Amino acid sequence: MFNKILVANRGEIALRILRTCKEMGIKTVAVYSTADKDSLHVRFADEAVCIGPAASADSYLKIPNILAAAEITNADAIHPGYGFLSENAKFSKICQEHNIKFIGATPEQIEGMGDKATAKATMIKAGVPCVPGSEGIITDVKKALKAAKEIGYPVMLKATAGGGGKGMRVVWKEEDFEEALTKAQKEAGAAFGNEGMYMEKFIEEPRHIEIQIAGDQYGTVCHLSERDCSIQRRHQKLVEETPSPFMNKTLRKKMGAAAIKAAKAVNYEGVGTVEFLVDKHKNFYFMEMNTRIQVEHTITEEVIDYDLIKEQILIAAGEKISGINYEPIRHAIQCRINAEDPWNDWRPSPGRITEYHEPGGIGVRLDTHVYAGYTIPPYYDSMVSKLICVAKTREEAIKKMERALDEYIVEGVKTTIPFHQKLMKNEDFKKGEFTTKFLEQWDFKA
Ligand code: MV4
Repeated sequence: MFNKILVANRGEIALRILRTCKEMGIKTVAVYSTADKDSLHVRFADEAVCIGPAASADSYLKIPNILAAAEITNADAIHPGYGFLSENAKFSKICQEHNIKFIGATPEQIEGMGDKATAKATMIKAGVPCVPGSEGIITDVKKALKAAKEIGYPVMLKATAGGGGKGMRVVWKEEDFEEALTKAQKEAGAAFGNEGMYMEKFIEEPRHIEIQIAGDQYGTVCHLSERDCSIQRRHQKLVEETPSPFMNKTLRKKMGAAAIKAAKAVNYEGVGTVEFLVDKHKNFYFMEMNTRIQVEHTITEEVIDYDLIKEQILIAAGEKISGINYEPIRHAIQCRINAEDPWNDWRPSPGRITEYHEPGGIGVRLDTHVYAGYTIPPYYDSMVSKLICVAKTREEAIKKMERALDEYIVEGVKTTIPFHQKLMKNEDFKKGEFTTKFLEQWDFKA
């Protein structure tokens, strides 16, 4: 087992990782930017090293600084959390070369999944269902036009270097195809330094359902709970829940098996997530694979009594996993509480939290790094906490969430709490009837 883990992250996830390390008897090192010197992850770590000024590029993304912090503190592993360096192949490789265990995917896996056309080709070869489309990168406009006609409009152009909603464009009719392709290639070139585009049939109003998987160093892979993340705004998830209200036993079995196939195709080791688009007929298609712990891992933990960070650490240290697939017996919902004003176009609202009271009680979990008097810096993402409610049924979980949101007091900054309060009362949400289009279609200010 590791002696000391350096946590290369900030905010709630840094604290979340430190907590598990402490319970496992592993020593911890926090890193922080000057803007985060008063953050709880700094206070609760055994050691803390300042790695630079506020800007992420000069601190949390600065590989030499993080590596230096690991070397001077003698850390034998690095946990990257989510975002920042968590899916950086170069960082994973440099850790390897320095004999520091990167608690995440190998450089090869990160690169293989990071290039979306390559990832898709790998999945097709492995027999994972994918959206019908071009075979790899579009190189010939005439051939692409012919393929688009065969697939049928609308089609979607996707940048191979994109992902997470970046570098996508829908083409509704043949006349628009060439111009859209040229523009999309230029945009992708400017944004990612890679013009490569591929094409897919455009799936209208899909659900976003992802499957948590875990794989060990000996080839055992299992699927844990699925998560419905369809409630999003501009590719930022706002609410996640498990099980998905759209799921049934047969579909879970099929999607679980597909997710395991996907992981095995890349010899996946660690915890990861396979994202699928699901259409109204319950057809599902591979979208992306995330080789990191995700923000919404919490709801899976709550329904299966499982510490996913502990599992990551155990797998990285060479332990075997049980390989048992998941069957739901509980329901968990997570609301992301951001320092944003939902009534004012979701404008960020950093600043000092003047008054603070956390909800509690049975089935309520709050993951956060903030406290009364804490100042939310303007340099990073605006998530301040994750409120998770778990109960036997979906109805009870929603009721519990309403109750917990009512108890939650955050003064001094605007938050998304009132938005979530309204959502929990929405009839379509309560019925479980929503797609990724839900937020665009719902006039929540009315
Ligand atoms: C799609 C799609 C429709 N058809 N692909 C968005 C994130 C990126 N991973 C892929 N995305 C989409 N790919 C085809 N062929 C619609 C989306 C999409 C979406 C997907 C999941 C959650 C929210 C979304 C919002 C807009 C578009």
